[in-house]
Amino acid sequence: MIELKDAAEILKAAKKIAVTAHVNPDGDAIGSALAMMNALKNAGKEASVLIDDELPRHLSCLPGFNEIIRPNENDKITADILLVLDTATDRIGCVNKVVSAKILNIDHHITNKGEHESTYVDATAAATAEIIFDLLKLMGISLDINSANCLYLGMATDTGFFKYANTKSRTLRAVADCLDVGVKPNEISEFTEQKSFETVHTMVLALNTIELFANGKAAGIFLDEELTNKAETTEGFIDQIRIIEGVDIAVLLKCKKSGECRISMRSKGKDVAKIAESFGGGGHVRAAGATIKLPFEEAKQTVINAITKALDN
Ligand SMILES: [Mn+2]
Repeated sequence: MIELKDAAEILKAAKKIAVTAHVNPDGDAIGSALAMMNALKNAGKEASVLIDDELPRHLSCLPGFNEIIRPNENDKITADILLVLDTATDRIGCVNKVVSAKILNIDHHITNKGEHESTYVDATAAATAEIIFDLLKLMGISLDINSANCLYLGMATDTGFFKYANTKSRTLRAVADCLDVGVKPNEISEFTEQKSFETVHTMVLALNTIELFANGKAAGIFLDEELTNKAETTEGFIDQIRIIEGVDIAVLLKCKKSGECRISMRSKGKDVAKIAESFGGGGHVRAAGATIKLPFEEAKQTVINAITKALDN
């Protein structure tokens, strides 16, 4: 593990930087990566963003979004540094194989154990974007509107637009600086929260699958393959059930393809990172996820059992 100032020195010394983040990318992953790309370019460096996955359309308002490269397994890219953001280095798809460079890993996931020498993890940061905000300061790169828009979105999405327990005064101070350079929160919300009629309709169908379990302390929505395919995004679905009175853990299960399900969990108190880790996933105390290689019905029962057991302890 290294200090953030060491990370700043490593980046300052590099000329060509490839930036990546986790597969199944969210607002913090994409926002942090694009903020870094923009800031590094402003500092006169060569920088690109590679993500080995489809990109969520609701983030396409971010400056630099259209420059994101989806690498091909056979591509060969050399760089001085591969900057891995918002995840440990195990969730970046083929980027590991494609890019040959020294790895620098910056993350805020408590489950990141720092396998690489140059790893900086601050699990108290609400978002990786919050760390990047500090990093740019340490590098002496002034915040411009493009980076600020990206960082704002990263912090906003990882804090549920500043309402989760990870929202700290430090987060809001960083956000205030973003607003000072011109970020318009209403415009970002309007764009990113916008959903097609079909998606809202699918949300209604998804909410219809709701089940309360663990004596009402947990609620889940369970999307089989058909419902999962229908939903262009499931962003915000889980927020509709985590508000239920008496519910500590909310879970959303998606069946990506037969035999592979993805769960996201949110909690008000219980450590869901532990539950996610028991499935080989990870995350934060109050927000975590994992992939479960089981058919829909079995995955659903396994998840219900694991959450019920955790809540009984
Ligand atoms: Mn994050």
